[in-house]
Amino acid sequence: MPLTVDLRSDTLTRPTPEMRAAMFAAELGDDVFGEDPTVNLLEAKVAALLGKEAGLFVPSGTMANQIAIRCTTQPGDEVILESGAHPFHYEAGGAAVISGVTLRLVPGNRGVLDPDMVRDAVRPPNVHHAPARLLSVENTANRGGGTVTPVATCAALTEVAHQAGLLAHLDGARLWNATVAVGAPPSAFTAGFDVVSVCFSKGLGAPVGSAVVGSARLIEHARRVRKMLGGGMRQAGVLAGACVYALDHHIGRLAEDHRRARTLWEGLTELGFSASAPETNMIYVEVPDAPKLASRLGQEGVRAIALAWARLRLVTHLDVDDAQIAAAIAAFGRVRG
Ligand code: TLP
Repeated sequence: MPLTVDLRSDTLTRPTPEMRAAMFAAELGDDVFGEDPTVNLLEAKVAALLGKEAGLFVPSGTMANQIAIRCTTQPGDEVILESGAHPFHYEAGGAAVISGVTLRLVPGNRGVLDPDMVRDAVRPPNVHHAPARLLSVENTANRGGGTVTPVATCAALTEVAHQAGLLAHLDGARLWNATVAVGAPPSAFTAGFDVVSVCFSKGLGAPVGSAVVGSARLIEHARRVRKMLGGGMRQAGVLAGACVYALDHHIGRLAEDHRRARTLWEGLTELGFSASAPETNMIYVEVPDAPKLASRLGQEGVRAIALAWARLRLVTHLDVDDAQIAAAIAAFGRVRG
């Protein structure tokens, strides 16, 4: 029986024994009363790491993004984002329902926005237009291929947004991968952004949890929106304990995921598959029929997602080791012919 290798997403990781021990030992209280010491610790820690005044623990990256949009817009406003952005593709239309905003998509280069194109996308005030109010940037860009928007481009994008009177949001679900890939601290990426979402439940390996960070005022508002959405959790420290552990122990090791993605890509390229070189932990294989390839690979013990008809996504993570990468390459070799 070949090894099973699950490359569908880095959300699939299960907490390590050490992380489970941290969860077990976490001090708890009622977080809706603001009395969970572990949640309070996590919120302070993530805010400091990202160079912002305050943070808010939320159940998911989707809720983090939706809260960020809700706190920075009014119904009828327009949000500018890259055409592969998560809130457009994968948040069940939440921005329309929760915030009443329209989304204006700007194509990027492998998910990376060009500041000049963003400037051009902001239309002058006119009675016909939904006023652009927010720029949302995803780093790393999931559908872009796990690509990094460099620190200087982040600064240029937020400058363009602010000059045009927009606020700037960073969807940093995988910001940790970007920081490890380029060796810059998270705060270098986040400096110009007014509000940032990050996830602990992707590459960092926590079972649940994301955060919104920003000014103390914005986070006060965000706390009310979280409550409205039903995201006020009680003894949430049992989850936040995993996230604190993840921040302390699992950021540096993302370099291993990136190295394995590279090894996998090299193996696939040698087999004749077409894919761009990974910048972080994702590979998108370009194939004529991605669902068919996913199903063939499944029979060989390798799980991958067809994120489009012609694109198969492979993601490395904490629960994938070197032997599994070798097994995955061997499986691709078997399904090739
Ligand atoms: N992305 C998931 C799926 O929803 C596609 C994945 O497997 O990659 N921002 C970005 C950039 C994301 O990739 C995701 C999750 C989220 C936000 C939402 O996070 P969750 O799943 O915690 O709501």
